[in-house]
Amino acid sequence: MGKHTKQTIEAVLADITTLHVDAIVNAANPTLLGGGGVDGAIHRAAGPGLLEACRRLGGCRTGEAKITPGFDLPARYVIHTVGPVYYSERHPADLLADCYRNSVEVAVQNGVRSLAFPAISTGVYGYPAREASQIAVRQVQFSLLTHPSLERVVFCCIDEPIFEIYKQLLS
Ligand code: AR6
Repeated sequence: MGKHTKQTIEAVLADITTLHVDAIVNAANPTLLGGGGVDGAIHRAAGPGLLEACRRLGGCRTGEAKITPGFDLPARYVIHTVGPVYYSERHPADLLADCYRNSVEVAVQNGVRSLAFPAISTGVYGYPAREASQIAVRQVQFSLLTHPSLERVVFCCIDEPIFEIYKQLLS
């Protein structure tokens, strides 16, 4: 109604590929050509159109974000971001915050009102879950202040321990 739209941030325990949101974020690698973990799950669920669209993006630097359609997913878009490899980056916290900030920017530029994130970098890339979740929550809370059109952000966890961390941080 007025200009003060209600915004929500929540944690859910789910497979991100099943979520009915405008966009889901993929924790990709710089090639954007697929991989394991959440990246593999998203490519499997979206179908071969996603890989074709990703090929045209020409890769992605750590901390940046690029968008494609969601193809066979319930989500209209996939926003691909590349998290830091925890042990090989000098400033992993800054790069992880960049992932969340840039994903929100790209989402809002494309009219996204509901957005779901996986716990970027906390799998193969080795980022400690608690530290990563704190950065994620803090950056999203901050980004929402300047992006009132984004109504709902979901932190989607497939593992119970990370889900508990997010719930605690958001309570
Ligand atoms: N839904 C939600 N979360 C998931 C799902 C899912 N379906 N599957 C895994 N997770 P990871 P990274 C969680 O390793 O650390 C890929 O090969 C998982 O439990 O997927 O950023 C890419 O191509 C963990 O908490 O991503 C890159 O090479 C989180 O998602 C590399 O892995 C992230 O784990 C990126 O590594």
